Amino acid sequence: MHAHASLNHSELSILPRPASIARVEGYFQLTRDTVIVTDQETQAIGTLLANALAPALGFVPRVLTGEQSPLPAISLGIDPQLAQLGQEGYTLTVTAEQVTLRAAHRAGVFYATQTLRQLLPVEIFSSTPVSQTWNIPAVSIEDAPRFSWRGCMLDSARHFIPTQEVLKLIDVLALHKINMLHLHLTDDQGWRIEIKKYPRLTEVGAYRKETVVGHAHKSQEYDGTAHGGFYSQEELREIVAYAAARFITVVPELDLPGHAQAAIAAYPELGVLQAPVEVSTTWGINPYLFNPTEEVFQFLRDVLSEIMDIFPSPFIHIGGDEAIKDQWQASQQVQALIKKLGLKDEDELQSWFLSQLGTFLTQHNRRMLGWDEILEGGLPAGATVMSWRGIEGGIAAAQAQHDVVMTPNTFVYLDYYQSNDPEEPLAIGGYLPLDKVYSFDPIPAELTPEQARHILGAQCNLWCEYVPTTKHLEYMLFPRAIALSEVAWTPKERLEFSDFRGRLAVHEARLASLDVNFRPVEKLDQEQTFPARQRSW
Ligand code: TNX
Repeated sequence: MHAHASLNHSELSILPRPASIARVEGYFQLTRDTVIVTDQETQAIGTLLANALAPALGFVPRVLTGEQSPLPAISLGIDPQLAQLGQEGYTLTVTAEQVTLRAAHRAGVFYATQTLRQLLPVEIFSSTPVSQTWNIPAVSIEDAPRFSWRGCMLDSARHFIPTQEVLKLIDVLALHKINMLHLHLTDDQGWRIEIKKYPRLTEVGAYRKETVVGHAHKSQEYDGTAHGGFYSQEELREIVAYAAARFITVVPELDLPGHAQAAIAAYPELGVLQAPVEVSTTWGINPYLFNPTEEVFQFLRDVLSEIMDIFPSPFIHIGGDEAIKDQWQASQQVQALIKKLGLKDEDELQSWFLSQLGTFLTQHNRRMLGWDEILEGGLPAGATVMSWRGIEGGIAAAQAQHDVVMTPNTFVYLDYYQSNDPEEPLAIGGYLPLDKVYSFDPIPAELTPEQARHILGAQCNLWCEYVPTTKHLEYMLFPRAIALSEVAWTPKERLEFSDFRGRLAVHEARLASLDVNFRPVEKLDQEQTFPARQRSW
């Protein structure tokens, strides 16, 4: 086999970039005669592949399970010999005679199919028939991810994201080997998850009467239009199953003890003030906190029970962010509790509050995950930290031997502006161009190799205060979420922005065929012509 000296972008534009790939001479020709052969374990993956290829082929390739095929085949199967490639690694070998996808585990075989789709000409993503004969370049690929957590957070709380759009995005994320979908389901502006025991959470909490127009930092104007929506438990089960079939774990977030205004609007007795309040109509940090009482803990345990019933995720996110403590400070009853527990202050009370729920989650074999504020007042035992205010929280947590997911606003907050173009749609602020996302290294230099093992991976977060439509959502996600996927998957020494950019330019045809709204990579060339943004809104 002769490896080509230089790789042709239009032929080999795989995102995220595989750990190793060698082009050899020749092609496998995919025709009407080609069958997909699988073993029992990979049958469902073979069917997904057949269905993904079908629209552009104009026919659905046959899937044969547990049989030798006399015909040219795309062969999927488990090979325990490949255990050294981990839970998600795979090999993909294309020769003129056969296409062979192998991994020690099903996830790896799935990722091999996502790579295979990107080895085919980009037109294979077409939703209408293009040709019945396709060339797949002969290659030898061995690939495995750098990190086990490759995440994306969507904020359904600020603007509701309909189920169909979530399903669409799951397909697009899986194409890029993202394996964690974090859903931010509760906040001041909306409660989006049906809880059978507490129906008012969605009857009342899922709707706000109107929404601030423009940037909340300077606007006093409201749109006078109700906004809302929520996921029924049935819809969430559909999302979870759809994601699981594509090897994505859906991590639910219930934000505590702050960001609680919608819940308190539904049940004022949950709040410190015990007084009515409306679902928030503007953005920012609101003061409404859950009251630290046994009744409220019972409520939260009930809610978490229903959440655990829907989401098999080993991680349950309990928020912990931006809980300004004014209401706890002003409450005699809360102050008496701090005294009684022998705690120093409200930060320690928050740590105690979250620990109660951490214990409950542990009893149910789940792991508590929280934003880096959970470090304040003492990190609850066993908690995993999402570092969002830069990487400092992640460093401190890893040094304390806690697991960490890196999601620093400085590198992966996709609600920030992606260029200085004055025509960019209104965003929360900040400046996060594509190359900045791409330059992120989830392992801080400060950590020893031992501590670095606590960095599970990286995740991009898309907060949706200023993202009212699904088209806009996709525009903010793509291509920056793809840069994140490469940062989290590809070995560090294989990360090169110029190479990424070249592959992305080819990849855009695939995104367009999938009807994904993205910011074109060629626009990067205009960036020097724009003045730097003077203010963030
Ligand atoms: C901070 S990041 C928040 C969110 C906002 C976001 C906007 C985090 C844990 N909390 O509530 O939407 O900033 O960038």
